[in-house]
Amino acid sequence: MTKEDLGYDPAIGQYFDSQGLAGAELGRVIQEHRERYVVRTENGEYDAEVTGNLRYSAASRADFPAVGDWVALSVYDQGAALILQLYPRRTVLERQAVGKHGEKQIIAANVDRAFILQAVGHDFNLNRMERYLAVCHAAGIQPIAVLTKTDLTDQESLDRLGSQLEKRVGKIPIVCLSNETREGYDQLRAHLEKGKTYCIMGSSGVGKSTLVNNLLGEELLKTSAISESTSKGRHTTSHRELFALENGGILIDTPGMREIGVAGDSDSIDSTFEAIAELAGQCRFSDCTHTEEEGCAILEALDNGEIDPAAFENYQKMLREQSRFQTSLRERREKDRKMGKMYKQIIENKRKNKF
Ligand SMILES: Nc1nc2c(ncn2[C@@H]2O[C@H](COP(=O)(O)OP(=O)(O)O)[C@@H](O)[C@H]2O)c(=O)[nH]1
Ligand SMILES: [Mg+2]
Ligand SMILES: [Zn+2]
Repeated sequence: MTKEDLGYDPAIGQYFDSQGLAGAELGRVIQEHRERYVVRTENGEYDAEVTGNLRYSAASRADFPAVGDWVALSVYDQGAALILQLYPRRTVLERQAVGKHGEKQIIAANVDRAFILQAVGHDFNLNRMERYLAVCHAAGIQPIAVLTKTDLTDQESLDRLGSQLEKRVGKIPIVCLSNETREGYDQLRAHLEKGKTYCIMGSSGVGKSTLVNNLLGEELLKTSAISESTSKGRHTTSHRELFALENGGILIDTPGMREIGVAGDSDSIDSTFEAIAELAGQCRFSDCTHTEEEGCAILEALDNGEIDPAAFENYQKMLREQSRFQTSLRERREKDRKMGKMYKQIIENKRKNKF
């Protein structure tokens, strides 16, 4: 496998050269597990840890490597290495951990596009789809909606779901596919470009891993044979989260997420609900609550069916949630500041009493 197969671009090498790391081996994080990482380079796979320096200078979790990161390695054993430094991320897909005082969690780094999977049946949920879209918009990543398990329903129901999706999120591409019959695979493959990185997102059980495995097909068998001969053969394919397709595209499989809080500011929500946000800007009063005001463009649009009440409801819900995240983040910072002051005071008093 070449660096290019992993999505390498020359700017990455130039950056590490400029950091005095010209001799380091460059690779991409393909798996993360509690501060232990698997890094893939053109020479094979390595078990890696971060250097003490990187650990101590990290201000938050976000400064640690994530799946998709480009890193400079110091290889000290055949299959083991130290991560010296990260390449500045081009994009960061992240979500807000609900109820955790505004903490963000990185889903993947350096992603170009995201496939958002929902399965026909119980998993199909337009509100949740919009959440994923906002997560992508917050990261500046173009989403593609994928309806899976189409083999489990009839054409009529599928058409109905398709048109519901199109009405709500019609601006983004929609692909319908079955991992059983492989119907729709060509349509999905048409979105794959060599060297670009694709994140596969969606609830648990929607067919993410099956899709990745099918796309890899026999390539996967080849890859695991190679990795066994170059590293110590400890890794099984189930450990990996990032996969390079030989004919283009790097896929990042993600575990199912139950909570998809939208990180970032209200702009990402506004770009998900573009039409609604635009109308909200046309209301007569700038602080319009869109409930009873005269000259409310939203109420008028709801009245004449121009916007979907369900979409509007979801838009407001996400905005409220987002403002709660911001508040709890502010509160936590304020609390940290006060605690810091208190500790300082205690130390100060101790010193005064001593001298
Ligand atoms: N009928 C049907 N079953 C599928 C399809 N895709 C996946 N499955 C099944 O759904 C289950 C979950 O699939 P998996 O790929 O592990 O989902 P993940 O949690 O999103 O990675 C497995 O039993 C798959 O065999 C599909 O397109 N059609
Ligand atoms: Mg899976
Ligand atoms: Zn209004």
